[in-house]
Amino acid sequence: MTRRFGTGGVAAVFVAAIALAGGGMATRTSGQTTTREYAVKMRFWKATVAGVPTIAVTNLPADAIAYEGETVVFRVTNESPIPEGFAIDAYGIKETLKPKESKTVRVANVRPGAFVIYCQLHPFSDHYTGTLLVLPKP
Ligand SMILES: [Cu+2]
Repeated sequence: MTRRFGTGGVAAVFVAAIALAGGGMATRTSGQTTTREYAVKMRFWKATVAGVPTIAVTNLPADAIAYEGETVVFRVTNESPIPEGFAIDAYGIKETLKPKESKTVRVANVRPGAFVIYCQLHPFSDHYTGTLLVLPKP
């Protein structure tokens, strides 16, 4: 995978923040349009909480950030042993990924707001949600 990081002021701070959060993120600008790419891995976890075996699925990174009008591309890979979902209602996205499958989800011309990223196949208490946060143009 190639990582391309943005340069200059705010973008650099941005990318650093995301990198610290553990995200595989890259930005690209062509003409007027900036594209932010997130490599999202769906991971399956087993744990024992208070003596009770439990499972969870997390999207890593869970969250994505962009500015209004940009394009956000999620390259999602399902590393869970069962099918998982990737949905963002506000943009009509509802994908299902088989185990080991990867899909590219593109959201063009995003509008400001906080949009829930979730799995439509499992309860939020098992497959944790994330957020696509879109900031107004600086
Ligand atoms: Cu799920």
